[in-house]
Amino acid sequence: MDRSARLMERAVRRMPGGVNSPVRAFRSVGGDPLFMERGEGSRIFDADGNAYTDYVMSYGPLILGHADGDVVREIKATAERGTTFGAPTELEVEMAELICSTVPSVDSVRMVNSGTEATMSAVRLARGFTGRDRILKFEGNYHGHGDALLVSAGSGVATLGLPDSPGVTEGAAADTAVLPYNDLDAVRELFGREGELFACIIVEPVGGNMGCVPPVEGYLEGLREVCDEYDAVLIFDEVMTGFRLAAGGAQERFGVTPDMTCLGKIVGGGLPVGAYGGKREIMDRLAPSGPVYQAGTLSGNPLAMAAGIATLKKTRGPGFYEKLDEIGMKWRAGINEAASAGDRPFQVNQIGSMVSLFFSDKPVTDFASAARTDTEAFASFFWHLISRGVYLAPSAYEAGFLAVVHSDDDLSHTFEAAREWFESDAGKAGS
Ligand code: KE4
Repeated sequence: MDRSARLMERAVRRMPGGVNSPVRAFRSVGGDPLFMERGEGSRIFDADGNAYTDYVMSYGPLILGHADGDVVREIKATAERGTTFGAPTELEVEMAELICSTVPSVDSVRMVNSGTEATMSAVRLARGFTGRDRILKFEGNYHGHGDALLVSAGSGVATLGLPDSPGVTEGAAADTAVLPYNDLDAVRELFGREGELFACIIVEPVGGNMGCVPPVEGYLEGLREVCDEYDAVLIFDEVMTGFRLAAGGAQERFGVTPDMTCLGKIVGGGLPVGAYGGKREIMDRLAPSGPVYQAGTLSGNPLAMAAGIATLKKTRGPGFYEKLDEIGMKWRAGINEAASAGDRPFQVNQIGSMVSLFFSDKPVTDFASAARTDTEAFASFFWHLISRGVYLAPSAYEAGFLAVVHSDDDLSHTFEAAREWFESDAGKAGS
């Protein structure tokens, strides 16, 4: 038995599902998860020494690739001076200045330890700032596992939150409305009836948790108008898109400025981190300046700050995002060409360095269309790529992430492996 299998045997005895985050368990593609041992640039190596071109990149943080020399050096040097003090440090000030000078909506920012903490705190602050209770989120948008956000709607109209997970009480979800993503009319219809009750709209400006699903033309602008009209706080959850789609995130790329922004992943350079920030008048309601409470033992800890600052500084280099976008467009073109070798219907969604391949004959523009895609075909495709040394996220509902270290050789190897599958029996429509 290989080491991954032996490790999984041990893991399931002591950890729910053998993992510390459900998607890692490979449940949606079947089989046992690969235990990973190290990463290097665009490559990741499993416990049996097999190498893979990695398009998961830890679900987004590793925009520089694995074990970037500058990031590792900064972590080591910082650790030697102590790992945490429970006191303010210069590194936190530097990080706050970097974020505020880069993300258009952020005048003031609070560091936390995960994207979940960022979004749940941002929602609490929006409620405290407006004095309103209700919040609007969208099907297929994932904002972490905070109770009020771990909610899924029924069908396509605004639905009072129905708890999506046991343990989320009706009370915790009661003020959460859920609508289909990319449907502005539905938002206008709901707010036309109850807009003055809503504290905020929270949205992934580019969906990344139903696969990669960009906003349709005018969608983000429309959400901005609705929030202005009803004095609701517009929150962009840029945990995934922040510092990825542009230095200033999706809000810079699309030219739509929210009132608050949630960050994570890249801003920690691979260490645990989250952040939320926005207009000063909102942020100043946060303790200790204001009455809205939020705290954290390791918030802004030196190691995550050092890793994040080293990462953000490298993304500021000349042509960084142009290079990322070029790699993303090459990935789109190459996968399109490989998939066209077969007769199975497919869709490639790509924006910047976020990509997804869906098995469907219809465009994927929201969760309902993502849920109609052929996930069995995805599983077959996933395992073929694994056999050829290419590692996609083990779910059709996860976006793929490109890093500046993905080389033309990485891409051409990936396209060759993909073409093999589309030309095989497994790749045939109806198989
Ligand atoms: P974390 O609590 O996992 O740091 O962040 C939650 C979160 C918030 N907002 C967005 C847009 C996110 O994508 C996430 C987390 N993303 C998932 C990947 N789809 C994390 C991977 C996992 O759950 O293991």
